[in-house]
Amino acid sequence: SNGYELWLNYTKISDEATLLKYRSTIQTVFLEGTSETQSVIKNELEMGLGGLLDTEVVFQGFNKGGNQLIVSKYNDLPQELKSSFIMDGLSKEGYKIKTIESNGASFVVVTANEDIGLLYGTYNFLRLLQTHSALENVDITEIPKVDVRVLNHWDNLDRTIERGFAGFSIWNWHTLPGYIDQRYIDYARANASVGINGTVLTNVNANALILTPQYLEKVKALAEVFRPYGIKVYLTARFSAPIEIGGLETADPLDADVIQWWKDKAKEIYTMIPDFGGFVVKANSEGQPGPQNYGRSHLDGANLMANALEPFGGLVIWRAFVYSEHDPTDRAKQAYSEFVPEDGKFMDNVLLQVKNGAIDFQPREPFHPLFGAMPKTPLMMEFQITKEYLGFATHLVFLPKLYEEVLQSDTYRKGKGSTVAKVIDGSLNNKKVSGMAGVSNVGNDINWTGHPFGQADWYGFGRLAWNPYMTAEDIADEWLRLTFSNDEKFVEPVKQMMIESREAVVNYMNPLGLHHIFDTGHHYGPGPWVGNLSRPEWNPVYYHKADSEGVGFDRTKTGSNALSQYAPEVEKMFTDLKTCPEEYLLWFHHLPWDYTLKNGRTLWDGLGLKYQEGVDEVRDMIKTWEAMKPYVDDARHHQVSMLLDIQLEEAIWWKDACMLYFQTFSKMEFPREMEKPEHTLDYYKSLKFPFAPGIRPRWD
Ligand code: BDP
Repeated sequence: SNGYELWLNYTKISDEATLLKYRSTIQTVFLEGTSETQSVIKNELEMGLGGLLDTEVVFQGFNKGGNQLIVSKYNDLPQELKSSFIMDGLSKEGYKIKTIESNGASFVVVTANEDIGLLYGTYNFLRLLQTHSALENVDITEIPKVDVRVLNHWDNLDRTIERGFAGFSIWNWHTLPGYIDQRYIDYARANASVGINGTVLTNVNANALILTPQYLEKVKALAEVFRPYGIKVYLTARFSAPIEIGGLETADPLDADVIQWWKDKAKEIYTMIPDFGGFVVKANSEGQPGPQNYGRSHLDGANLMANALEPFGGLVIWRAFVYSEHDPTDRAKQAYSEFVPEDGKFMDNVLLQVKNGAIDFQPREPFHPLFGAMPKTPLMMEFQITKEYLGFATHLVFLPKLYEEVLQSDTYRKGKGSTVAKVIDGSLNNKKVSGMAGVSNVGNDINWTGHPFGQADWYGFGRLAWNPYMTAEDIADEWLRLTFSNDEKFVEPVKQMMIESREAVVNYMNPLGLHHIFDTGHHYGPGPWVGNLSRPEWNPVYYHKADSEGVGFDRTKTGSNALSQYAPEVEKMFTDLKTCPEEYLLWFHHLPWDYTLKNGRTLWDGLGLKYQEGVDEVRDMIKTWEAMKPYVDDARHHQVSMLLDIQLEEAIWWKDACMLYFQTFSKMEFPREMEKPEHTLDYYKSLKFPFAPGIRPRWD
């Protein structure tokens, strides 16, 4: 397989007994609705059942003989089935699937209040078949726990993708609106199948052109494709758009003409796209314009746009990823300092989108201190699905494991059990709206994500946005069965491999709490020695602070005191070396090279051993995958094998480059268990990657 079909893999059920059972349970399908969404459902069932059961799908009136699959809104359900359902609290997007025996026939009923719930239920039903689940006693109720479940595409209008490693943008702005690529439809299917209900089409480093009538026509065409799938479009709004495309002299959020300009723009957009989702804004961050250019605050900026969108039900998703070179202490502290004082002052249609950690999508970061610290403001999670700092689309790293770790972290903001998941789904502080965003890893590569296993990150993000309490293990299990095979001899070892892959990358890139030691600009490969960039907080040396004494960033009271931004329980746990998990050691502490770790080894030895462990883990992954040849098609098996070989080379590269560099400070021998470096430090420093993918357009 070339992987294009993603997890919507409807090849014939391989197990004969299961196949026969399914055929007898689903002799016909009752589906009478005619809305656009119901036509989409019908198509999906034709493809899904047609493929999985390898039969013609017969649509038929209710109970005309035989067992039947029923797909119907609750209001339209045949009377005798209605009494089996209580629909209270199911909300607009929820659904139920239930097996009902009646007069000798069996019905599997998918029902919901609205069409979109039916579509989600249909995908879940197909998933049951794809994973060979029993249909006899199904009784499922699903309600999404998070309202806004969106992908963020960092796609530029020229089709390059910032931090994109799977080809160019799937949005072909040039041929839109006239030409509707089949990809747009399949993209919508994939998203709807995991419950994603929004897509931000454009890069957060925004281009104002997208808000011109010419481009809005194109956006409208995409919105029309996505509408039946329950997917709203959002756009990034460049703060200076009133100047760049509006001909105004200022973008000051308190200027009357600017206020009017955004109101008119909102009206124009909603006239074309009545269900437009809203704006995502990156302001006053990394060179982007914003309210602070006019001496105003983020609050002024966010409310300016919220005010314009409010009459139409639109949202402003304001990003908290802000930091400036003028703050000398610690980049990790800046978002908290900027936004916490504004809690409770944003309009109701503003969400603050916060990255999972306070720095930037590192292989491991402690959770962002903003989570739980703004009880009156809806905080939206921003995860990165694309692997900017995790080996691009070359490394196999199962990200839901990282997402799970963040979501299950305890903020202690309302006592023990105040997890980040509860902040995000709004339950900790009774938020009116909640959201989760994932920076997309999708491009126009034939399999969408470059690495075949990158699809699992897209899939897993969607599943967690629907239900942030799901485990990474369950997600891996589902995805493997949907994508490859239900054979336990395949699922178990590969699931294990996926789960362990996250720790492997931490070990071979950033062990023991090291962070941001990536090479300049592209973030491909190690660059702990980099110290010549114009802004201090862009330099790896700023983050590891290695010197002859030791290594690590002191964020306790004796250092930047970033720890004071957490709840007292968390601050204490991370501050005390006895309770600080070693995974976060150098994130919060600057420690001597001969500091004794829990296993009795020195910090220096421990570092080397962790790097080695990471390398060894990749070797194990290679072994596991080799043994899976009988269960995977040759094309994908070979693809993953080649990628794993590169991953191993790069893991070794990380180990060698970092250990040689840190040795210039520690002046200690490598631990004997560590394989010796293959080259000199100068060699690693000399490596250059001029055309590495995903680099941002230059704005500095
Ligand atoms: C960093 C990326 C940069 C993004 C920025 C952001 O390096 O390309 O523009 O985050 O999220 O991770 O705004």
